[in-house]
Amino acid sequence: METAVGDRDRVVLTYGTFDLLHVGHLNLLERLKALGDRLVVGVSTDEFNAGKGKRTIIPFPDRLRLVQSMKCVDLAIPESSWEQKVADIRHHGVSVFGMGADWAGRFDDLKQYCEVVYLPRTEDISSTHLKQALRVLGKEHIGELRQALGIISSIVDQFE
Ligand code: C2G
Repeated sequence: METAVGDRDRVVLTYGTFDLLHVGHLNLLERLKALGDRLVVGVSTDEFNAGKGKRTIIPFPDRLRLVQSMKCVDLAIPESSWEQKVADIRHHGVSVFGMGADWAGRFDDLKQYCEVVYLPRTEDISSTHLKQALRVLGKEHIGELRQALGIISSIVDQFE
C-alpha cells in the first residue's frame, strides 16, 4: 500500500527474494517498518536471482505483487542488480537500510549514505526448508517418504 510521502517521512529500505513468502520475511519487514514511516522493499528479479545462484519457485511478478500487498510495505520495487542500492537510497530519500543478520557486515559501505541495521533472523523457517519439504512430497519421492515412515513406525513400536 503506497502512502503519500511527507518530506519528513523516515524511509526504510531492504531487499530480498521473498520466495514462498513466510513468517520469517513478515517478521523482518514488520520490524523494519517499525524503524520508520515508510518501507520500500526491493524484490529480486528471477534473472538477478540466477546471478545469486538461487532458483525460485514463485515467479518474480507474483513475488513482487505479494510483497506489495503486505500491510507493512509501502512500495515494492524490482531488484535487478547489486549496484542499484545507492541510487535507490538517493531516489527514495532513505534514512535506514536494513537486512536480516545473515547479511551482517555485507552492506556496511552504505553507512556513508544512511543508517545500516542488521536484524536477527527468524529461526527454523526459510524458503530453502520449505522447498525441501515440498520436494519430499513430490511423487518421485514417495518411496523415500514410505521408508521414512517405516523407520518412524518401528521406533514408535519399541515404545509400545
Ligand atoms: N529472513 C529472516 N528470517 C528468515 C528468513 C529470511 O529474517 N527465517 C530475512 C533475510 O535475512 C533477508 C530477508 O528476510 O534480509 C529476505 O530473505 P531472502 O528472501 O532469502 O533474501 P536474499 O536471497 O537473502 O536476498 O541484495 C540483497 C539480496 O537480494 C537478499
